[in-house]
Amino acid sequence: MGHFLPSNHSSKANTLTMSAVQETAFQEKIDAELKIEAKDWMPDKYRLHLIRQISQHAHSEVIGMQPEGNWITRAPSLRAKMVLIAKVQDEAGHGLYLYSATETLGITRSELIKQLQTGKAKYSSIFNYPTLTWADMGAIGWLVDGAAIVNQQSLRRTSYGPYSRAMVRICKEESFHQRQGYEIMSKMSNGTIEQQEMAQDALNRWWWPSLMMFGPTDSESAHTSNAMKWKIKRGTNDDLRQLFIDRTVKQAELIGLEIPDPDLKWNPKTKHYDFGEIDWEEFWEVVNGNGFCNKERINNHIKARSEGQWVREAALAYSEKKQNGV
Ligand code: FAQ
Repeated sequence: MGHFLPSNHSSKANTLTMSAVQETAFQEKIDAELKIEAKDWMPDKYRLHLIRQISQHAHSEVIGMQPEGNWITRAPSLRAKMVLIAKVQDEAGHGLYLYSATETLGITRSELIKQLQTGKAKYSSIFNYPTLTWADMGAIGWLVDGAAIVNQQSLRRTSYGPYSRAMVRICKEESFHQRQGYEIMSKMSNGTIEQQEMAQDALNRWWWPSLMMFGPTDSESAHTSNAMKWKIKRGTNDDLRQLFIDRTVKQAELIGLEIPDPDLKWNPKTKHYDFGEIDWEEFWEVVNGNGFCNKERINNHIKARSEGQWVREAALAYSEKKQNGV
């Protein structure tokens, strides 16, 4: 009867055919704009791609609390302090939704944190720049949250269900952040000469790093091709960057600030703004750990996590007690 059992060769072939069938069905589902959910079959490459992108997004939200956290104690009024605290707290919440979405893909939170702290996982380059004046709180809300919204609005339609749903909620909160930043900039640019100069100086320092948030140009972007095929990303780095520029130039004009780019010019043919060359050398230096604040940001994270260890232990002990009915 042994000859009825499949040989090693044909069982390998069967497995290959099976995964090819699954992969075709998976791609058809994506092409039909259906969401992939945590328990659905997915190719390993898709799962790993998502773990990389969503966890880096989560790390960015959490590390992104530091530059603004730096100004909570120095906010110029009680109202400004309350708004800033609420915003920074929102970023922590965004990090939590995104870590939870990543965990649905079969990786633990502690592994993700380890990847961040050992430099294996990246976070957005933008958070490695220092916040020197109160106007930087305006520039971050207006430009950094503004850029994040352009990117995240497109990610609401991402193919992975848990990521897409997190994006819907995050976008609502980010639009409040963008408005609080624009309000600060608008107040300062209508204020004293000194305040106007501070607002312009903040725009000068944050403009180019904000454009870098969208990642390398499409021709240099290693992950865009798979990300677009799997509808993880719904817009390319260059397309989203252009959308952000087109929107923001008009906002700057409205409050009398000047975008620090002599090559910025409306192009009536393309109906977009042409803009100058981004300093890609600076971008890669920052991404690879050599920005102004990279070391400080990670050291702060390591310190805060170690100092908060007792809180996590206490929360776990409390939840175990409750589960045991004590
Ligand atoms: N910084 O092939 P691509 C926020 C890396 S949320 C650092 O183009 P991909 C809210 C990239 O990871 C801001 N690294 O990659 C807030 C890859 O490295 P890897 C975060 C960057 O994934 C506001 C390599 O370069 N938002 O700000 C950057 O297709 C205020 C090759 O690049 C998200 O994460 C960069 N700027 O496209 C919080 C959105 N760009 O992984 C607090 C979701 C690229 O191979 C205060 N993510 N790299 O080692 C995405 O949309 C994409 O991941 C991109 C990059 C567009 C960021």
